[in-house]
Amino acid sequence: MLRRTLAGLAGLLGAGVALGVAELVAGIVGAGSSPVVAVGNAAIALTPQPVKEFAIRTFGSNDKRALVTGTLIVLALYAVVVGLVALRRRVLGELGVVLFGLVGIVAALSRPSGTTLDALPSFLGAVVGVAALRALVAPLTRPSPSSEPPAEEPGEPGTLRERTGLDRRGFLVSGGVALGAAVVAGGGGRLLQRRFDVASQRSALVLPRAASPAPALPRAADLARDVPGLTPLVTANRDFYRVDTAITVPQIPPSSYRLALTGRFGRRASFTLDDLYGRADLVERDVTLTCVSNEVGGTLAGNARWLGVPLGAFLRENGLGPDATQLVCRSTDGMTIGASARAALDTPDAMLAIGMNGEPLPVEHGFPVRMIIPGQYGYVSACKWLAGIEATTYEAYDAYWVGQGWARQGPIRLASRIDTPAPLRSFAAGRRAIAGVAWAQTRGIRTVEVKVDDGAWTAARLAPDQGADLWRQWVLPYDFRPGSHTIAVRATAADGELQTDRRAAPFPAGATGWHTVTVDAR
Ligand SMILES: Nc1nc2c(c(=O)[nH]1)N[C@H]1C(S)=C(S)[C@@H](COP(=O)(O)O)O[C@H]1N2
Ligand SMILES: [Mo]
Repeated sequence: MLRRTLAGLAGLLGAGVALGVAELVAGIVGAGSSPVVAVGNAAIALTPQPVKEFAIRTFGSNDKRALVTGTLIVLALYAVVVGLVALRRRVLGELGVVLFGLVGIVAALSRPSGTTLDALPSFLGAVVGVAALRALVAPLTRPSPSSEPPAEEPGEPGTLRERTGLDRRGFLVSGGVALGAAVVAGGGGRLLQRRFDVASQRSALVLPRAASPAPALPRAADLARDVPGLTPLVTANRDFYRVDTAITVPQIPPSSYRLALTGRFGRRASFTLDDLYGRADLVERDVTLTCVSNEVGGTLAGNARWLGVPLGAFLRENGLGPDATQLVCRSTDGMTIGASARAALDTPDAMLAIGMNGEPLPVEHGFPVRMIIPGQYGYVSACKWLAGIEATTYEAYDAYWVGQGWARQGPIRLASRIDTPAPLRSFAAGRRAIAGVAWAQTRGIRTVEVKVDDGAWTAARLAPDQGADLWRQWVLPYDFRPGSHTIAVRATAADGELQTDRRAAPFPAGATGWHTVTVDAR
């Protein structure tokens, strides 16, 4: 029993050494080549759509952390098995380590920007891992009995111990060395990988001024100042929801940034970040971005003040062909997002965004350049870490999410949400604000109505209109009698569309239905 426990531990320590060495090499070669990252990214690419949706629903913006944790748990179990196998058949156990190294190599090489050099961390990790496993298992299978008294292991049959000895001190020494090596190499590798971060270069950038700035938001514009629990009008960058498939966020040094135009443009062109920062026609606009995966009442929506190059003008000046229907936007992490050429050309405040709430785009939100098209869900417009735009047709190419079954066209659906009171909340009976947000980007919100139990639909007070592209806060004070109550909300867009009560799931074209919450007044 003890021998087997130690063998499992040997497997774990061997894997630790292998991963530590791989991280160290990745710290020299490039962060994306780390096997944990590469395997995690490959896992995302191979994950079936329903599981992805489940992950976004369950873990939200933490889905990546959950994935890395899951990967490490699977790896730990695998490592224990490798250790146990190595106890019986050393070569088989070592093959297990080699197999794991191969998985890391294949994953690193299949990255969109992968080079042969990216195989090095997994390769060297596997080589050192095999040696470590050998050194760790050896003390467990010494041919001669060791010095320890048999009485310490009453459960173990004596015959086995006579065949192979257990050198505890030897295991302790090699185990300690392995643990130290894993921690030092892994920690050092992580530190070295920070060299590739662009955080400091980003904060050294000075955002240019907008030729067309957004108007200052008056204090009274934000109802959340007076209504606790209501979503603020502007979402702080650190609070902005995040949806992408990148385990480690792409790090693009500003000096090496290029935006390439290909396909049906009048000319093939390439732009540097200075080209974009230096333009005289920069605009600043408040736009609410929402995700097609957002459930009714969900929080995958955020409102920011974006600064960028007007997209329509930029596309026209580069001779976007009249027969192009789709813009395939490519990011450096290999994502493809298929935007409607019509929407890109004709939506007034569409832009190539370089700034978010007065800062250069945060690295998680697409630094240095992303696309924003008001009224289009993020998966068909908001490409982060934008590296290229190919003008083509919908027939010619299915972008990533469309390949996963999502709709080609993704106009944001009219929606309203109750922020307060929160679902299942219990509070003292009496007067209390019901409040939330509603959005219908490019059209704007005309009315929001609230219904409690079987009462009549009652119009809520709307926050002052700040433009059709951002969400609108609403509030309705209500006298709650003691008991359980169900609150429903529905919005009407400025063009007269009444929000439908027909329930639809987010897949494949966005959720619909009224948001309702049940609360308890005491
Ligand atoms: N490169 C890249 N861009 C991307 C995505 C992605 O996975 N990769 N996800 C899109 C989706 S589905 C949404 S909703 C928005 C989210 O933008 P945010 O993370 O800044 O909120 O980014 C879009 N742009
Ligand atoms: Mo999304």
